[in-house]
Amino acid sequence: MSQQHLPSNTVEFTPWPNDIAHQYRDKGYWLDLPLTEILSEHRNSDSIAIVCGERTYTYRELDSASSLLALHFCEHGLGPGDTALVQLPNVAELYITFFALLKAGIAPVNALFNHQRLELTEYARQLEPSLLIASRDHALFADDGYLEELKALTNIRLTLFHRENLTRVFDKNMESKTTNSFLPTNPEQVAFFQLSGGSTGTPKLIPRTHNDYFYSVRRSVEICGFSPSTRFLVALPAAHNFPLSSPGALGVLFAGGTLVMASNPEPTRCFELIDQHSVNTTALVPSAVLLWLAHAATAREKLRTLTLLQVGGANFSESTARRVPVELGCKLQQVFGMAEGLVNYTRLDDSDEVIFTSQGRPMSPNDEIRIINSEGEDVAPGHTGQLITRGPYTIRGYYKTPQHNSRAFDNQGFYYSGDLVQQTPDGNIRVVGRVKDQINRGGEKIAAEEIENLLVKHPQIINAALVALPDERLGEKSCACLVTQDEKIKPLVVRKFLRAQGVAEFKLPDHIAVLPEFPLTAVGKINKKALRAHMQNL
Ligand code: OOB
Repeated sequence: MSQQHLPSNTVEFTPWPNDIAHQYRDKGYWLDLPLTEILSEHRNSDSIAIVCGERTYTYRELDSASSLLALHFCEHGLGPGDTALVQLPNVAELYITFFALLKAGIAPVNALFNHQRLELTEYARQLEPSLLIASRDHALFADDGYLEELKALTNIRLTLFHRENLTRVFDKNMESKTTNSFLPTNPEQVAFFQLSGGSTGTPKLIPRTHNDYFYSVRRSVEICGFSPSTRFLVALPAAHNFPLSSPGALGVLFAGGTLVMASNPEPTRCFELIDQHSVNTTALVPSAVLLWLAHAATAREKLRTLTLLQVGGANFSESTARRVPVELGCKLQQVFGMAEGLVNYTRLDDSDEVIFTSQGRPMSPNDEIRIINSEGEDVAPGHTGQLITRGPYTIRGYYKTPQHNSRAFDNQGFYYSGDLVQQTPDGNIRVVGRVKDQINRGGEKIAAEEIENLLVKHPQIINAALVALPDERLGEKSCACLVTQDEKIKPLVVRKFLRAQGVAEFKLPDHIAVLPEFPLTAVGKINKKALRAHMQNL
């Protein structure tokens, strides 16, 4: 399916075929409502929507702050067809900004706060944003050097900084001149962009439409039982698909609950926040669960109110899963999702066996999944194969990358997840490995090719291969295997070289090994499987 070419005030994406879109509407999945409707039911409520440090925002305040900001965008001539590059830490302003952009019909990409020059420049290059919203607390924006670079590359017409002009727009007179007569984009069009974990040289942007994303949020809320009494700790990077929409912050706001912001999953501070604000639900990656388990040994009483812990983003061992209810005193829910769409949940009333040993099953009755072998045939029940999927909230194409799309999607519209899974007789999925060339470092995804391309730019490096090595805490760590001109190239030099190219810190190799040569496959490609085995046995 080719990308849709639309009038200039819309953003390009690959649409679902018409007959399938009709089905999704008929079944009530797609409501043809903009994502801003997440706020509609509680818009006038004075209950607390967000707790952020010493500040709180009621639903009414969240709505009017985002309207004031949206108005500001409109006054600057920004609207449908425009895109925004946003990079904010875990603060209330991230949601205020998100809803403001949606109200004004501007499609943002929310970069993660640990992204650096390389990632932001790539997003800007692809999106050509007219608006930048960032934070002076990020090293890149401490002065205006990088900002000028970005402006030279794009048509950024308006720049707002958190705790500077951004906050002033809606802090001055919150209640006055608010209006809700905005024109968000058409609900079948792109609302915003998610980020792909990626497995290729350049990061891919994921266009998510109002219709598909709103459905995934509503259905997640239903499955996870979020309600006005949900008090959810946002501890993972807030822009990530898991804490944003599975059911995440958007699910909490749709249900009328309360968000409590933590800057990261570090347990001492998170436990205090749970205690202080009676948090009952949160979402973590497995590496953070290990830190929480260690901390709970001495501070368990602080978790009294916690009733549900969702865990996803990376492989979660059964033995650690079993420790959750015993040592943290709450229910476990496993979540296996992807920013491209499909999210699987264990259900709250599943048996212990299912909850501890599987990553759940698709949330929508219309999620189609197939598990295939390398020939593209369905594997026998219970056998291992690659998960491919399509459905009412799984994209049909990445943004403006026709060549990559022809590999990542088949002509039936199935998305190739790159995950190796097995399906149990009761329909639950176990993630057992992957075929994509990606390292999952504690839930943070590293596309091997991206780092390899940067490494071989070094004059001393002839060839580079990034592989995963097992790690007790993070699940996986990265190891850069190098063939070099000078055998004694120092790890420090390699890291410094990568850092100078502006790559995010979590993508820097944890280990660096110099080898005389790489094992090759029959067709002469680097044999990563053999290389990984070799490195593990050293
Ligand atoms: C989530 O989204 P992404 O886009 O950062 O990463 C997706 C990939 C999956 O394809 C899989 O390789 C891995 O992350 N993954 C898991 C997993 N959940 C995700 N691998 C093993 N076990 C799991 N439970 O990571 C994401 C998006 C929405 C909800 C939850 C996670």
